[in-house]
Amino acid sequence: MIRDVDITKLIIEKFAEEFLKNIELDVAIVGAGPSGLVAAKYLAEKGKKVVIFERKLSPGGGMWGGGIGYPYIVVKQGHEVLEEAGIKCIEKQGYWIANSIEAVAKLVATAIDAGAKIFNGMTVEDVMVRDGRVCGIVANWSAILQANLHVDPISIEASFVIDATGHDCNVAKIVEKKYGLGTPGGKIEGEKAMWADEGERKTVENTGEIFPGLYVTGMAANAVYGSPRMGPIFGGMLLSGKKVAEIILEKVR
Ligand code: 48H
Repeated sequence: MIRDVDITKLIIEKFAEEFLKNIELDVAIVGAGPSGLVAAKYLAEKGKKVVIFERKLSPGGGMWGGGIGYPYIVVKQGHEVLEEAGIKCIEKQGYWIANSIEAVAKLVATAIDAGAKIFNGMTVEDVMVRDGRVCGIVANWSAILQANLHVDPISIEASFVIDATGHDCNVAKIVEKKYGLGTPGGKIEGEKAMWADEGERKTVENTGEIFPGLYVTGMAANAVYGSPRMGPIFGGMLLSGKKVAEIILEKVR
């Protein structure tokens, strides 16, 4: 016989067990778009304790819809990251094309299989700062924030925090407002107009630490440094996610 309360108990117990195992992290990644998922995979593969906090229910960020809702993405650089995740790529005229739904599904699967956790439906609304260094994130249920309820959030410690929140660079914005950034201008420059070639190159170049303990990857990196957007070409996102993982791994070796 199925008892309704058994189901309740199993879900609550399992979530509490998993969550409590993950309140002291090596790396907290904010945002489960392509750059956050790739970073999570490479960090978890090396044994780091990594959690992605994603405000929506579904991970994948802006990758699901490909270009104008046609479910295909193009990459010029970084197709090997897709292939390593088992994503089929077709080469054409010096570009690689992949199905965006397959790409998201397999990036999520490989990050999880590598040992990363994804806590979905959670919005990061603040950071923890001690001695001038970001040392954790502060999160709340997205549903609570959407309902505009006055409910206080909870804190999770992390040795490194990655802002992978895409165009909005939400974590960088919080730190900029409260402390200023550690970038040359000390502030968010804002994303510039579409230019695929420059945008792709800059995404990787801009990836790195923007305040002690806080790293930026993906579209957020271009928003912080005032570099162009690039439309539905995703190689920069993949290589940026890989680069931020490598930078952090180098620091904790
Ligand atoms: C928890 C949050 C919060 C928060 C946001 O937008 P994304 O896909 O980000 P990237 O940088 O990995 O990829 C960018 C790419 O998808 C894209 O938009 C491109 C290439 N655009 C080019 C162009 O010209 O337009 O994912 C970011 C994720 C999303 O899932 C958000 O829901 C999530 O971050 N997020 N999660 N707490 N405060 N803010």
